[in-house]
Amino acid sequence: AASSMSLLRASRLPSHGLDPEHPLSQEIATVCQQHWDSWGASTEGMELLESDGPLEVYRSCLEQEGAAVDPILARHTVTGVSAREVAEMFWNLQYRLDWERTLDSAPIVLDTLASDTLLLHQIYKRLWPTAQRDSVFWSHIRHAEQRTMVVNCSTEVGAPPLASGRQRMQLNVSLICETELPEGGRLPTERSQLRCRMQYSARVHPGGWAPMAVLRQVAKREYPRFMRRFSGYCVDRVKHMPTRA
Ligand code: 16C
Repeated sequence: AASSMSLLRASRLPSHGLDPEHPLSQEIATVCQQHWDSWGASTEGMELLESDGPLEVYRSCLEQEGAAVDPILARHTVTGVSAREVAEMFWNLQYRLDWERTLDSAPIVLDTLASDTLLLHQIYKRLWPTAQRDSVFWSHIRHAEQRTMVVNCSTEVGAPPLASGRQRMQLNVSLICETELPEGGRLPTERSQLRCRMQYSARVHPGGWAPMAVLRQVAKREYPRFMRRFSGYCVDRVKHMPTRA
């Protein structure tokens, strides 16, 4: 398993479906490669926010111009789903409101850049006592061998103006999933034999004033909650369906 892991780590991502002339093409390729290479990243020196069986959520405290942007790294392993299924439920908007609790309204698709890449506008619940936030980001899904990744990353390309009273968060998030294959390397037909390893990473800049202590408290509560809720949702959603790679 270790050798196949290093092989995958060394491999270049297959090229994506976006027109190479598109203004976001290079950025998407670069950011995605960075996330792809972060699989198995060390959590040394990070603060363990939560540890519950296979679930681990880490944070490092980082301030930029007085704002907390604390990088988060979480790992989890769940039984009953494949990497592809989990990533699909994270990327495909059809499922979003079923598991995402931070949104004030349904995400808006500003543009479909390719069959695997959307440009999205999301408006979040207001976190008292701060201004309401929104974010504009491209969202890309990529599959190679037993690993599937989704990257959500803020951009200014194609972004609508900021509504008054709102502030724009900057986010750089990825979810990388890997199907754990049993001996022989074939996808099991029994869901009880199917396991998916997840690595979630998030860097969110609040984009305007927000009390650091409040952000840190909310983050500490909400990231573990998200990991549990989202992975539980995935397992539940597919439990009566046949397995697929
Ligand atoms: O990655 C996740 N979701 C994706 C699809 O929506 C996408 C979105 C990432 C945005 C994450 C930050 C959301 C902050 C919302 C503002 C406060 C709402 C609080 C509502 C509490 C019920 O990639 C899963 C995201 C899991 C998010 C956990 C919440 C972390 C809060 C950290 C504070 C950030 C700064 C907020 C500035 C006021």
